[in-house]
Amino acid sequence: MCGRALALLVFAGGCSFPPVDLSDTTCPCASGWWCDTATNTCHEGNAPDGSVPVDLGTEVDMVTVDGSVDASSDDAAVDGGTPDDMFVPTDAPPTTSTVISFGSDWEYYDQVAAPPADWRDGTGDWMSGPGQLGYGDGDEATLLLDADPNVPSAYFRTTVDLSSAPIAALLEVLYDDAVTVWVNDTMVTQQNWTAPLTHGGYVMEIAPDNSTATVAVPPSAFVVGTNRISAMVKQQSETSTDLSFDLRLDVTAP
Ligand SMILES: [Ca+2]
Ligand SMILES: [Ca+2]
Repeated sequence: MCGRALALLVFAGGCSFPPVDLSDTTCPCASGWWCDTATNTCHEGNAPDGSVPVDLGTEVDMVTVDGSVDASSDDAAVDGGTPDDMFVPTDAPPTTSTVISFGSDWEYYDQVAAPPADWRDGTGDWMSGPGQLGYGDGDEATLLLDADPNVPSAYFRTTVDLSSAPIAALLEVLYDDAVTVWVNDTMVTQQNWTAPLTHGGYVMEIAPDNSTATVAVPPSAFVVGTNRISAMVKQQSETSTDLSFDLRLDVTAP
């Protein structure tokens, strides 16, 4: 005798059933079905707004408001969770934009005397020029002061306006000999940095010419609106022949 629960199976003895109609069964729904949260019932095919169930395995997962696939347990298609997690496939997928390119303009400070302690908050009162900034290698677009002895620290800052909150950001910095970078008031990376964050003092080790580092920046470091991107570069000694800085920033936003 063949039970209804085995409806999809065909037995060697010739007993078979047509596929079971799952219409109006309660959520969660099987793959290829969508959950009507208003009635807590399953319906075959796509949701009325055109969203497409995405089958990642044993549950039906939906494209979320940020364009990612919501495979979490609070997926409304699975367990009746938060409805605004689902059925928004018409949103454009996240896009990654280069908001600072290598060769972009930076305000810079390269003088012997230390800058004000709140130098990262200022704007408009420094010299400016495009990357690469520095001296001593012949690859600079903007030449900085090459004093003797070397000025221990050079400073760079710019701003980036964002119209929406990022969900990811990637920073690549070119430096010689050491660099600290901030996004607003968050320090996001230090490379080859073995000195206090003071104007005086050199780092202990030289860096190869035009060293680069790529780091992920926490999205929480950014704000919607104007963001201050700042960097401090240190020399290795009074006599090191070169100093280099440039920076690229990619931001991914919904
Ligand atoms: Ca150097
Ligand atoms: Ca260089």
